[in-house]
Amino acid sequence: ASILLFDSGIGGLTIYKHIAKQFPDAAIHYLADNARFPYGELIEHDLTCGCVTLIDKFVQQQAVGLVVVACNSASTIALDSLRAALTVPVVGVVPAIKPAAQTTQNNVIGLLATPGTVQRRYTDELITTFAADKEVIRIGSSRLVQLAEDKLSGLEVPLQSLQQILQPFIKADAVPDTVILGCTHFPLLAEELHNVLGDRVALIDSGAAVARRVEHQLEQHQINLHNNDNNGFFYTGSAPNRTLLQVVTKLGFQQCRLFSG
Ligand code: DGN
Repeated sequence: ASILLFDSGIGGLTIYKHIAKQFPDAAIHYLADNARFPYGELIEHDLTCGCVTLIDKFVQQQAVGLVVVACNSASTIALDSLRAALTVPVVGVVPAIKPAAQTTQNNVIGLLATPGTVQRRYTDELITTFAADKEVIRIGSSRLVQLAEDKLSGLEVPLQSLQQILQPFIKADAVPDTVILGCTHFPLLAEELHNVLGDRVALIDSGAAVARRVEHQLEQHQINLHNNDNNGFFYTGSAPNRTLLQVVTKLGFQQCRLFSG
């Protein structure tokens, strides 16, 4: 069997890196649902139905043994529906509120995610459960998602745009000392974020925790992974440009193909 990771766009590649490091020989496919980019802007019902239809088709065609929803915007709303519809285990990626609450020294946390993720009930519940005694400043930005996409396609990331997006953190009475990267695209901008927010801010993502969860699920369900001799980067909608194709090849994908369902 293989592992499937999916996101709208290339953000889930940051999760792929963690999983590929832990399982260097494993068959791992990636599906970039570019046709419905950005997930962070979709109506919840459309997002959920679209994911279920797309992933169900992919799983049936490609002998997938485990699915990773490598997207916070989708995981915070569609996990239950995906689990109900699919016969294979599903691992989600959600904002790392708990580790951030354990990290912060000044009790001010920044949550950087998509407009969808910052306003989900799921996110509210995570904050109530793990960070009720902290101040959490939320920024939901699709522009930041686009900047991460642009970076992997070889474009400059304008620092000014970043400064503008991050104003609520910079201008806050108490500036967050810990920022949750609650969108899988954002670790791609870690360097730029440090440039704007300072070297000392702790950037927390969910990658390592997700890789551990995948390992646990594979064991529990006794899933045997195929070898990585034909790992595929699949996409819906627009194809990756040359620069992105190089990135994808370097990450170990041997084929890049349109997935038409
Ligand atoms: N990478 C997705 C997430 O983690 O929420 C956002 C994708 C998007 O909005 N295009």
